[in-house]
Amino acid sequence: MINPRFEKQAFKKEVKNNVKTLFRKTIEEATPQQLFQAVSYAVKEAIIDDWIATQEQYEKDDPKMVYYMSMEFLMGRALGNNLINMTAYKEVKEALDELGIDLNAIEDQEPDPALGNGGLGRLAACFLDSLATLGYAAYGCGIRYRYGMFKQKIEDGYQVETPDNWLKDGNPFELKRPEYAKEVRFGGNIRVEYDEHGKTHFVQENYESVLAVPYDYPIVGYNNHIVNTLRIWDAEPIVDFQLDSFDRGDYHKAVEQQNLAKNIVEVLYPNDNHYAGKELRLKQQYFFVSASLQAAIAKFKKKHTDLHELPEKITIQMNDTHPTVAVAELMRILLDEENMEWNDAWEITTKTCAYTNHTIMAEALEKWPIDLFSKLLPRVYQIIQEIDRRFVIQVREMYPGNEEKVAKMQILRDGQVKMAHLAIVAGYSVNGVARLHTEILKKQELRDFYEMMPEKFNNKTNGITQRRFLMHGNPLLADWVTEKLGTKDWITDLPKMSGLKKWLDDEEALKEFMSIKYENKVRLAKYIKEHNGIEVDPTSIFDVQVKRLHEYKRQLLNILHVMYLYNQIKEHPEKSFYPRTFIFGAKASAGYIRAKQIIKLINSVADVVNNDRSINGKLKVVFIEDYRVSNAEWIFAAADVSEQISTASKEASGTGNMKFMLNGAATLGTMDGANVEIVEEVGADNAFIFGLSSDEVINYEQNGGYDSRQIYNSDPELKRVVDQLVDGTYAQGDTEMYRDLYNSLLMPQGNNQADVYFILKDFRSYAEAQEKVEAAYRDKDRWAKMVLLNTASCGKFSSDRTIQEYVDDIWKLDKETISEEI
Ligand code: 26V
Repeated sequence: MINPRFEKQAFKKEVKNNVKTLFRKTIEEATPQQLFQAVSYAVKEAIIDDWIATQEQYEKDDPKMVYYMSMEFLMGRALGNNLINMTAYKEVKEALDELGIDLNAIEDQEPDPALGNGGLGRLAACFLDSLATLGYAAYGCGIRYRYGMFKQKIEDGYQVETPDNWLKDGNPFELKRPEYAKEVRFGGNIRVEYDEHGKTHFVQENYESVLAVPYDYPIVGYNNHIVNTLRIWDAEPIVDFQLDSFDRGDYHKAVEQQNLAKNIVEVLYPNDNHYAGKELRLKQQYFFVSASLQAAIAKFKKKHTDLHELPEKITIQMNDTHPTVAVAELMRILLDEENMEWNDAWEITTKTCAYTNHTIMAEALEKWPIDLFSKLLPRVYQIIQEIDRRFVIQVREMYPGNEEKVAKMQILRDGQVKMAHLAIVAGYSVNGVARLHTEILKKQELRDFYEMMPEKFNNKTNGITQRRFLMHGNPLLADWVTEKLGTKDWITDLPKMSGLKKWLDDEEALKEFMSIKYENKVRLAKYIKEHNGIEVDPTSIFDVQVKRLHEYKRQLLNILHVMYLYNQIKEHPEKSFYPRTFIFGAKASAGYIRAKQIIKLINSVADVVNNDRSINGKLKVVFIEDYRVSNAEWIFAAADVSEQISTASKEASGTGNMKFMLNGAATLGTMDGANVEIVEEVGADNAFIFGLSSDEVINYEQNGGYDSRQIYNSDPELKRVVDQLVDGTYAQGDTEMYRDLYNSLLMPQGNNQADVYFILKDFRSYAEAQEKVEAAYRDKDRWAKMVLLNTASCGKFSSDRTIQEYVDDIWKLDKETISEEI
């Protein structure tokens, strides 16, 4: 049944009315941005009804709920997605057409809420979509950064960052909830008091504090009237600056509180996989964790009196170690505010908190200097000391005389607070994000913890939402899939896609599938022309690597191979070469110099190659500026080849790999992260796998024995490519511009061998896999089958499956339903 609010006449009226009351304009007079606002408010009206109904139902049923705590939620645009999930996209599109408004153009007016860096933040967003769709009560808890991920401009081939002022026109979908504001305290000292019963109390004095004010975002489930909440916190000064403290002469304090509030939520740290130990970052962490927990406990207490029942009603999932201070903050609330005994508080906490690990990269591990930590969070620090003291006793009991174990496992050690250790000791579940990743955690990185508490460890292979990454991003293919399957079930049951296998030998169906791909390539080619001014040929192979820029992801391997192909084409113009377009998209963390050099190199190679008329357009290189969720949707839809080429063992899972597969691209990748499981699903013949295995990489890392120079000296074509980094070919004669990249491949790196990421080692095997890609693509029939089989085999990689596993194995939530009528 269609929601009456989306009935055409009613919806049109509402939009007209919104334009009038919001902007005192007619539809014709309104700017596209104003139309976006007017349409969004009309959609929000409809959402609010379901939102209220859902929350009332939860109130009544009192289901167990998950608080998904995350520093990042990379939501992407809301309007189109909300319409899809309310099953109103087509109706609204038609209604707007009648008003002379193009829905796509309106959608394009929405700023892309980019409150996340990459994989971890986007995963959180997919999870919220799946939780609502499956009917589980869930809160996302995070920060309302004033500035999200920076916008990327490319100037003269270099990345330039500009601020992302995503809130400047206001946000139609958010709802400020000042009535749920909470105070969060920092610093000061702890005074010990004894009450008349001789009980000890810890009182924080001389602290600074801010007011955490929540903004709620609706998370619309697919076609089920469920609307969950993403709650992100803004900070405001506690005392009103002018009226209060100023009058009392406490000017200085007022200014400080004002600054504290402003600074805390000012900006998302744009580092991905790199820990920097910044005090402000710890403030952000404690700020949203404390506010979220206070709210969660207050909500629990509205219905329950006995806090021992907390683990039956709520569970807290910590998205990486970033919110791990939750463990100690929950202890603090139970001990100091609820006057519980340590053992009771500990039992509750350790039945409530669970931890997900997202990386084995050592440089991402959070280890806060004790000095900094204890000054900022004095009471929380005391509690961690006690957790650590008790844990050490346990370790000694289990491994008598083994002080080496203690040293390796302690939470407080070497002047640092080791957040992963805290998360594992206090969490009832520890999970990795793909099978291989979890195995590496158990065997290598977290081995001591696994041996001591194996029951906590489990795997939850990541997933993605097909609602955004197929229905919204690729409507042509989505409609085709529905037609071929004869049902829309796949929208909430992705394994149904396997039904497409029956069309594998149907020539007509294969042709349709490939012509949809072609249409999507034309759409992307237009985008590239508009945004980059580069002409690309939609009949060429679209070979795509889009993800954050990081050495371990090896964009450098990709571009070195492009340089190699260019040499080949120049040297053997007679050899046939299937035209290729290499497409890159990647943001580099602002301070990550080498990553930025790689971006510059890609753009320099693009310059040379794209302007060399002698190669007849056989090779094109495109760097798509400002890669983000909104353009990602189009990029996945248009890809033929999905580059997933991380050094084996380094990419915990990857989720882009799954989005490409869903949209009918073939994986060219290493046996890393979830690639392993993708190959398992689609079959080794339908993917292009190359390179060292994770065991081989780990073996080299532990035992040495890899010498990149030997490879460099024994492979003249590869040597030539590497030398071109320093012979000026791509730097207008400048031999120094890429010297550091050259050195990274050939000179020892700190305590490590050269070429830490095994780029030269894997180069030949990569080039051979690329030749196989070309051969496969030339065989139109074979290629069509292969990529259709990829789409048909992606069932496992829905975040619906991932979430159901979290629910079954970790969270144990109750399923909710909302009745139809509104
Ligand atoms: C770490 C840090 C360290 C401190 C500074 C800021 C910051 C920001 C983000 C991170 C997280 C890096 C971990 C991460 O994003 N991992 C990715 O998680 C994806 C979802 O599980 C997974 O698919 C990717 O393979 C993994 O790299």
